[in-house]
Amino acid sequence: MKTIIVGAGSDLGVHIDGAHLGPVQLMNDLKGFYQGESISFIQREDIIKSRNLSDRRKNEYEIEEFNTPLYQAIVEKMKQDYFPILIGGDHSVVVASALASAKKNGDIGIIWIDAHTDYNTFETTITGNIHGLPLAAINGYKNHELRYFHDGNIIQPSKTVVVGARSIDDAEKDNLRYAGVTVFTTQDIKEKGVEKVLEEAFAIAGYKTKGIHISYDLDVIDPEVAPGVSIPEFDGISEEEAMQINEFILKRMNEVVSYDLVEFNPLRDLNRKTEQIAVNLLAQIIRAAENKGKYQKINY
Ligand SMILES: [Mn+2]
Repeated sequence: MKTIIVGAGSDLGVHIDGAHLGPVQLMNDLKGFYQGESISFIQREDIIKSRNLSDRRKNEYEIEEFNTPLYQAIVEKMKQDYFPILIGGDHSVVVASALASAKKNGDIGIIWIDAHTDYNTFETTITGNIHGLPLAAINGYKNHELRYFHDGNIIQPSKTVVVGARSIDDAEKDNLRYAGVTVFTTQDIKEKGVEKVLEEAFAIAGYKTKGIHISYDLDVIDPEVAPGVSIPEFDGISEEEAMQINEFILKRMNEVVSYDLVEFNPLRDLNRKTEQIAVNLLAQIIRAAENKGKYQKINY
């Protein structure tokens, strides 16, 4: 099907700078490989980010200002039957892409591949960094301030699965339990294997839904292998497991309706290690999205 790459260059959701430079760099790397359409959003240069430690709502209005046109553009393109591949940016931009997909497709599920669960609220956040709140916002679990632009379905917590988590705040755990989100930790991946965990994740996110949104945060990978992220967490998954997750997604591409790859921070990368992994992941998804629907199943 027709694909569109959407660059979302914002790091307003985190106090560390650099993720806003990720999309331009990755889109540049993909030139020559990708001939399809693309659009790019970059945060305004005149914004002075809040770094005030006591600010629990860091850059809230600026993020809303960034996400509103991003959301509208993705909804518009999805109505024209494009498959959107969003490149972040910190994870706060995904409130726009995931809810745009829900607006277009109706009741969908979501698989959130991330070292963090991003399930804080404005009440529970310790840092005030909004990239720790988006999944709760997408689930309609408080945080309505982050989705003013959205007037469609939210994604049900019961159809929401986190994969690869290993850094969850105590209050966040309560939020997840209260909402009813399924969480597979990094340890679960190590014990059960990628195949088994993803099988279960797809079963939950795909149960009676009209498709699945995939949101892939590069910090799920061990920082020894992929250091180019803003908030690294040790003891992550290996590069091989990171690719296996993507390959599982490729096998089930007929169920996938939209995809994000987020949190690449070129200022934190070493020897372009993370960049290379990001490009490989994106290249696979791009080809699979382009081929989506091309071969029709024939029943004899
Ligand atoms: Mn995240």
